[in-house]
Amino acid sequence: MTEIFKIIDQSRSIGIFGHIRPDGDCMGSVTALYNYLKDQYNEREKHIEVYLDSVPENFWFLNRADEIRTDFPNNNFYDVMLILDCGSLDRIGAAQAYFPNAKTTINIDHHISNTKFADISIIDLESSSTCELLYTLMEKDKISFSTAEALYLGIVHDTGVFKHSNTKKRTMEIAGELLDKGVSSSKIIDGTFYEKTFLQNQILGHCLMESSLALGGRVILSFISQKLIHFYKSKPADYDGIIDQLRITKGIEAAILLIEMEENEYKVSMRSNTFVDVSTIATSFGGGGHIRAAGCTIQGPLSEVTYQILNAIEKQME
Ligand SMILES: [Mn+2]
Repeated sequence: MTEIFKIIDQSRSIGIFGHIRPDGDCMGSVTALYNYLKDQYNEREKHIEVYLDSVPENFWFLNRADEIRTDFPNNNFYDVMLILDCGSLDRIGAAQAYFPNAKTTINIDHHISNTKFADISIIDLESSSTCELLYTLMEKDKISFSTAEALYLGIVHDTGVFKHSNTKKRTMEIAGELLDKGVSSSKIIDGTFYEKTFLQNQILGHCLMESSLALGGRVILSFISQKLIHFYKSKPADYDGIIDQLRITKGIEAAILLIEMEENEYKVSMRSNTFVDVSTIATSFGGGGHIRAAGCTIQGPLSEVTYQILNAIEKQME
């Protein structure tokens, strides 16, 4: 048994947390860990709770996804607080209030921007996903079909279906072992990654129509305004995949998607293809992520935010 599972074994109350606006790896890792522990311990032995700020609809099929709590009651106390797929504490949103009261805090993550905020940090930058890292920590014979499905989901999403440069030989081997547990790759890949709602396609189409090139055609930018968000009554999950579609434009080194969260506040998603380190740029604006995929929030008018980001990318291109 690895150290963290020994700590869990000796504890009574366990809280599992992921980042705000959960993606596939966040959702997969918290659900996988929750299933893994629930398969081993009954409620009398351990009180285990799992929280996310929301549960995207395309992940509802995962076993026990319906047990994920989206409310954050006051005064919760945990012997062990497990924080997954988060590079910094502010990423857990409302659950930050529980952090000072937890006896032991454990962070399992793979972001290069990780700030090592927990008592125990298990961070592996070589892992494609938190799910891949989590798999290496688990005892293989205790991984049920439900846990395997959740782990596979996270690996699929963070590797962009095994095609991003973070996909290593080990990633494929682990994915293969999860298939041996009965996971259906087409169900997970088509059902959660490629399938788009009509609304997602409409907004994607809009972003492609409105996109523009910068820095001699090496950067592509697009923008989602509050006006558009209100028009479509859309949520953050409706913008999934847009940045990835921008990134595969021929001749592009970096892609930027700006989402107007409120007046003079933009959520910036960035991707790069070969050499621009978007993690460093995101971190310099208080965000984080990976070398090829990162994000941050910047205050200011659109023209100023765009200028700052393009300026930071241009410096790396010189
Ligand atoms: Mn991740």
